[in-house]
Amino acid sequence: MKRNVSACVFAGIALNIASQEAKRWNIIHIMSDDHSYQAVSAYGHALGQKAPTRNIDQLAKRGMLFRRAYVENSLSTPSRACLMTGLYSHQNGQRRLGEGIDSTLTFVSELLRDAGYQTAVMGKWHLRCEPKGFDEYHILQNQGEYYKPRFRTPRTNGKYVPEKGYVTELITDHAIDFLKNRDKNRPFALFVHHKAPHRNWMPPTQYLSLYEDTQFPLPETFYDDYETRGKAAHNQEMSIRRNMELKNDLKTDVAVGADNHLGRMTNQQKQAWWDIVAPRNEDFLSGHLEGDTLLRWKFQRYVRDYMRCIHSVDEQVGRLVQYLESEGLMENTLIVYTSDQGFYMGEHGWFDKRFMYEESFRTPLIIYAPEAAEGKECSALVQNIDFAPTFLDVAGVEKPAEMVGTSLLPIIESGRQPRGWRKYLYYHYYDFPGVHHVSQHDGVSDGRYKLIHFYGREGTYDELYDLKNDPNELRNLISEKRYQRQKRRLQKQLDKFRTQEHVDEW
Ligand code: SGN
Ligand code: CA
Repeated sequence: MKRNVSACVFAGIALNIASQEAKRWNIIHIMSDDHSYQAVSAYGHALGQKAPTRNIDQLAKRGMLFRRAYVENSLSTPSRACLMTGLYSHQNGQRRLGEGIDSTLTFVSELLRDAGYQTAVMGKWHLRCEPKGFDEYHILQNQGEYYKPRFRTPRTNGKYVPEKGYVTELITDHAIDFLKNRDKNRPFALFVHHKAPHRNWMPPTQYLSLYEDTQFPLPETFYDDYETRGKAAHNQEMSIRRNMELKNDLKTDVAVGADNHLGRMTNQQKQAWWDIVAPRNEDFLSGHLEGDTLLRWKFQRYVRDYMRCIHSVDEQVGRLVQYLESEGLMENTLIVYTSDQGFYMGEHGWFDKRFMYEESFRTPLIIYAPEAAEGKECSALVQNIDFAPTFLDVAGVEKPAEMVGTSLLPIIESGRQPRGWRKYLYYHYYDFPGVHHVSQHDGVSDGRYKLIHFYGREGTYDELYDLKNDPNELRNLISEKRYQRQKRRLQKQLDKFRTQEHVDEW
């Protein structure tokens, strides 16, 4: 399906075509919210094996699984800003969760639309600026709601209007409707951004019983005591033991009649919750669990609800792919499956994300493309700033000079890491003080060694890890003599990242 430049000029639209062999494939970017790679069964982790993601795995079988895909700043809005701009947080302005995005920057959606693509975003938008460069959108209010979620479209006069149903299914409905109504003579770029499985992990009622008899394995680092780490790991507020709330997160109030979780449900949906969840809660409350038994109970309930949400995401991914299949679109569509960051599934005793430690820094990434290497795995260091350049490459649009990300298309096509590929990843987390109380830190990783610099009110110090010998990052090597050379090498790279253009307020 190679098309050359002249074949891409249509309907009087002036195209900014750079490549002589622009793919002009359609683009679908599916991004769930807080989906950890541990919970994608294609990655082979113990957790995923207990709750397979068959449809997402199928994309990996037909496409490419990235083993070392990372974000730059493990939080929703910063990730979405990296996606839209191909720039790091300090360059696009979205450092923290709230305001920040420099909305004068050009978004990839605008460039794709200018190049003749029909563009749409469905689901969580979250950025505090209008969706720019989209012909169509159906966006959730802020974090969005699981049941009867409110959506805003170009036709709702700026208002968010509730829609009956469950969020993951509704987002998929809107994605499929967009595809049905599109102009079939032009390519499309569709961003399908799920709310699930974001906290507080509310599954659809049909899956409330799924996994109830499954015992999910505790991660090896569940009881981490942070012995060799600095203050941030000790002081965080994302511990399952201390910070995961029985009522709000684990919904134990359903049994006693409170319906703050069920407020957006229909009577039928409420009934399903009461029938299934209330008896479980009554058992739990009468058991008066304490200590480690309570902790393990919390872990199981957390992971079960999370995996139920994932099951629904997986099912809806399957539904979307089936639609593409039925329309013959698998031949000319690039499909990305990813998340806006990683997530702790009990590793180090945590939920949430934010830290540069692997489980939140890393994110699942699977890319299916026509004519590309099938069933391959890639361990090149890739990052969420690479999406925008990849999409522009596919569309045959020249990457703006200031965009720091790199197109993944050569990797997808050849199945190999090109010569001269990046050797270092840069990370920077700024959202302090803030929810979950994680100190500011920046750092670099070369995939084997990782240097993290914590700073701010809680003190300034460094940590160093050797991921090959210590994949769980339990031994901070910063003071060990024989690692000083590695430390200096990484420090040099970190300084380079810090002095890049546009770096300020550090
Ligand atoms: C909410 C969540 C936090 C979460 C942030 C950011 N609390 O504040 O647990 O870290 O969102 O998440 S909640 O009780 O309101 O769910 S992000 O994915 O948008 O970055
Ligand atoms: Ca998120």
